[in-house]
Amino acid sequence: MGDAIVIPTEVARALREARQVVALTGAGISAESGVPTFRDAQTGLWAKYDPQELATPQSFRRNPKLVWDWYAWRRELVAAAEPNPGHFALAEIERRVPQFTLITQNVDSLHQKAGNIAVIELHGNISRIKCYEEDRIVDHWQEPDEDDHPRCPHCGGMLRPDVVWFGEMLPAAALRQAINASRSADFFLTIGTSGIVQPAASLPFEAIENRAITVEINPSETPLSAWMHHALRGPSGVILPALIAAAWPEFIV
Ligand code: BV8
Repeated sequence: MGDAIVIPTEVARALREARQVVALTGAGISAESGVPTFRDAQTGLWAKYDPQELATPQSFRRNPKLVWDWYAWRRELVAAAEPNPGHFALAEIERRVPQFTLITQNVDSLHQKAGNIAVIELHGNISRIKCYEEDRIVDHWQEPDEDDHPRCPHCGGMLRPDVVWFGEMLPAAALRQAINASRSADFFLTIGTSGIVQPAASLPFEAIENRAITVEINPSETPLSAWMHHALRGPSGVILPALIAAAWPEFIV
């Protein structure tokens, strides 16, 4: 049996009394669903590639098939993944607090699958496909023969995943909503993110500016840790259900 998780009383009370709760999630919250985190060593065929290298417009232009196949592999992984207790706990928190906003860097739809409604996808969604030329969503396309690239049915341009690559701007409305929510939060959770990628990694500081109680949930230290009021060290799939039980002891899972 692992060590018992201890949730500090002041954290449980702060969540129970919070009016505007914001959670920023990263790849770590999906790790217990079997989706490799962004900086975990990639497995199998993709072990020799650095995700940061592949998730760029330059890589796509240089080798569209390699990038398309990497996303096709990840889409299959994500399609087979189920939300874990950490995702379900965030859906429960949304139902229990007056106002809840979930800001995710993840592209795997697992928060929506777990039942969260107010989800802001900062980096897009791997299951949505768009035309590289026209930048518009494409619902159906012909699977190409082996060495061709899937083409837009409207203009014949190359298709790509509707995710934000390094060097690309985030969707303006999503980023604005995320900043506004973080600025008005009184309780801010950062969960399963290495706190490296900008501008997502700056959102906790908007909450700190607004004197929110800030809590990091991550098995490891990150560049955000020193700025957080509290750090709950452990996997989010264990910590988040324990946090709910501590905040609402009358609520039996
Ligand atoms: C932009 C979609 C304007 C694609 C992704 C300012 C300063 C420095 C650099 C920049 C800056 N502004 C812009 C940049 C450049 C760049 C950037 O931030 N670079 C970094 C590397 C320094 N940012 C951009 O390009 C952004 N665009 O700002 O445009 C601009 C452009 C150029 C120059 C200036 C301005 C676009 C960023 C979006 C990139 N797209 N994803 C795809 O998925 O393929 S980001 C990618 O990283 C994923 O979305 C991922 O979610 C995200 C962040 O990683 P994490 O989620 O944190 O995951 P990671 O693996 O790193 O960490 C996992 C964590 O989980 C770990 O801490 C681990 O301990 C923990 N964990 C593990 N298990 C568990 C767990 N936690 C809890 N429970 C567990 N069980």
